[in-house]
Amino acid sequence: MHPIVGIIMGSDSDLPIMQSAADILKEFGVPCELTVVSAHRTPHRMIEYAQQAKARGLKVIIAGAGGAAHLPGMIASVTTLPVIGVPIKSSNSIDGWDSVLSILQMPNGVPVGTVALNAAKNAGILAAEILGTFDDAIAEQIASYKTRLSSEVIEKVERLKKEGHENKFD
Ligand code: RP5
Repeated sequence: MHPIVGIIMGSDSDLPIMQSAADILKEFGVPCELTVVSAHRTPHRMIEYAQQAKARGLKVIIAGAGGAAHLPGMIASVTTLPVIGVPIKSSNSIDGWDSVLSILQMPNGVPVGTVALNAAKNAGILAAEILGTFDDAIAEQIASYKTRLSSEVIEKVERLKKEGHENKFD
């Protein structure tokens, strides 16, 4: 199936984090592509990727980078597609804050929807939620995912009760 979400990252060293975005999208049945696009090392490739993304059929772009993380913002500056940024605590990062702030603090007019540090899974879920606004099959996948999340919590509540922890709420 033709990819409708583009997952890009500044380096292959980001892959252990960014893989979670691809995994959750696969679970939801959302076709995606994944590659390395570096803002600083391959600036022309970055511009080309952003320029071609919409015409290639992508609907949402997830971009992850660490350190001086310019990739998500620069992609957003070129494309009209929604861009979700994933700050990554990389080897060149100062506690991840550099990446968080680089991706989060975009100037007015050029938004990047930024998820938490290393939260590529949430980026995948958010991308699916955007697609779910016009694709009922994807929306149903997300609904059942959220039902599963809720059941897991209720199971934990029951376990704590069984273990004798007092709870006057239920
Ligand atoms: C960033 O620099 C990349 O997104 C990565 O998080 C970080 C380190 O890259 P490598 O030196 O491991 O290639 O641009």
